[in-house]
Amino acid sequence: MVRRGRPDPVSVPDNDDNREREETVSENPDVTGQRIILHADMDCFYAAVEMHDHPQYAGKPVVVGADPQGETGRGVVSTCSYEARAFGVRSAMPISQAYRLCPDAIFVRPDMARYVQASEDIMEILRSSGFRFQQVSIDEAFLDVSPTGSFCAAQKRAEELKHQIRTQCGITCSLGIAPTKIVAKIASDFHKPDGLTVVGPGEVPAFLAPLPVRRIPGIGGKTETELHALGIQTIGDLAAYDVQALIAHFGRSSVVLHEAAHGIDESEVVESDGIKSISKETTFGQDTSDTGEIVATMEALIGEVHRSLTAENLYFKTVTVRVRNEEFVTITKAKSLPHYHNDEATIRACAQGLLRELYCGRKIRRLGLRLSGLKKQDARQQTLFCD
Ligand code: TTP
Ligand code: MG
Repeated sequence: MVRRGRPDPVSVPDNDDNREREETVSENPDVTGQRIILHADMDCFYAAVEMHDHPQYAGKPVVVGADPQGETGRGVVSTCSYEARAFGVRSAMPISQAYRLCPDAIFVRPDMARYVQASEDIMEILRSSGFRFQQVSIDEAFLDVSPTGSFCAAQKRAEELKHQIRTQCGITCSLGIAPTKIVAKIASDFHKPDGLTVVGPGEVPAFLAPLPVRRIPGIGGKTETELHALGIQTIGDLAAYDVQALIAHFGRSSVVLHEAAHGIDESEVVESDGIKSISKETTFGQDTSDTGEIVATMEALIGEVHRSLTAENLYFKTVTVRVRNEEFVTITKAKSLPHYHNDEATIRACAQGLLRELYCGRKIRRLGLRLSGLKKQDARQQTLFCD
């Protein structure tokens, strides 16, 4: 089977990466009818770009994020090199904790313009491969490599793409090849860094079964804890769990979770020729009126939409917050700004203001954030444009 070969929302995934696009899905060109999907994810992306640009950092613990200011800095780790991960440093960890774990690391402030440029160069290699292409974040994309005709041929093509990215962009990536998008994504994360994992159609159950449930994209710490409480440790445990019992515990959205555990995912790789909006939503594991949890969840959504916005090199004008309460009543409120923006602080100010206006003390089931009124800006252009 395998040759060589994580966002943390608080809840069950229900296809939260909802960037609305003008989509065209063509007929699957694979004559055998067998879908072969490739997922590519760059290794420690921001840190890898820093190590490429500063060869003196190579092989050292590099932490990209806020200024640690000794041990007193506020803010979090964006990412870190695998050398820093050996000390326990992780994305989203407080920078002060990262400093305590690895005071000798090289701490670097993020240079988003540079990462967007590197992302564009990498995505161009993948886009021009000739396969149907879908970028899903600043450092990951799917290709529908069904036209290669076999998993063996797809693996060969994947090796070539890895080589091209390494030689042209100077960074490594990990690739997964599988019959569905979800399994390809889990496979790309299987052997990191610099991995290539191929999971053939008959190998999906054996590949997934021993993996911890956390490996399913979208399962965060809270859902993981609740699954553990039900005795579900591995993806195999989840696949074998009675789906009705799962629904009773987590609600209907857990059907997606159960299907993921079986490797079922019929979604296609969709080309896009224009993003109309970027939206992210989270369903809470349990309906909640805990303002701390609600604000923290909104903060996670802000970070996610901002990363997508940056990855696509877009500016926005409208922010919309969507709240679905425990009675399944959904209310939305939007704010349109006079000028285009692309910074996280503006998203935060709008989103928090809208959330304050919408929140009436009722328990919340689902929270969403959407950016629209989008406009493209050249990554190399530095000035902010107005209407
Ligand atoms: P990831 O692909 O999740 O992480 P990574 O590429 O750094 O590491 P891995 O080898 O495990 O794939 O995210 C891509 C980039 O997004 C990452 O380099 C920095 C940014 N990011 C944040 O800013 N904050 C976060 O919490 C996460 C998870 C990522
Ligand atoms: Mg990555």
